[in-house]
Parts: sequence; C-alpha cells; structure tokens
Amino acid sequence: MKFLLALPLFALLSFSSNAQAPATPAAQPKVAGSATGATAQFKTSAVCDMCKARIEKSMAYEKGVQSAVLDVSTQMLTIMYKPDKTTPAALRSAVQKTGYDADDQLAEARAYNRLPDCCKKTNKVH
Ligand SMILES: [Cu+2]
Repeated sequence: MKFLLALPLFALLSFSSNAQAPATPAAQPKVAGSATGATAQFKTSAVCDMCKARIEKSMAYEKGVQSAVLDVSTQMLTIMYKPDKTTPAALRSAVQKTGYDADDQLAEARAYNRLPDCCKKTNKVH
C-alpha cells in the first residue's frame, strides 16, 4: 500500500523538477541584466580615433557607466549605464565637458579649445 502511494508522488516530483529545471535558472539572469542596464546614444562632434579614445576614456570615469563605444564614421556614441546611478542628461553633459557636442548641445568652450587641432569639429571625419 505504501509503495503504491509513493510511486505516483515520486513520478510527479521528478516530472515537475524536470519541467522547471531548464526554464528557471536560464531565464533569471537575463531578466536581472536587462533590468539594471540602459542604453543612451548621442551624436557627437568626434572626428578621429583620438576623439574616440578621449571620449570613451572620459565616459569610463563617469558614475554609473558600464561601457561606452564611439563609432567614428557615424560619430555615434553608445553608452550602457545603470539607470539608478546616472541619467542620459548627465551623460550628455559629460560629453560636452570633454569638449564635444552631444546631439544638439554644444561642447563646453574651454574643453573644446583644449582639443588638438586635428580634433576640432571644423575638420571632416578622418
Ligand atoms: Cu580627434
């Protein structure tokens, strides 16, 4: 009698653990990752690889920034950041303080004037 009761219970347990095992652990890290990361994109006035290195380095020091990648040919800066630590407005302002335009916001003049001649926005992308 005990054996007959235990068998269906065992079958049920092994079935439900089999069904849940592949789904639950795989799905959780993905949800957590997308909940903590956000992306911001700005069109900058970067013109060369020196600009790229300068902007990416300066963004790396900004609070809440996880990664920053500038594509020189399109002048687009893509930043992955933690939305609980910073905002797109703060990131845009950090780009301006580095000496570059960010979208329609102009570069901070003092930082822009410190840029080497090859990095001035009067140059074409090179
Ligand atoms: Cu440059």
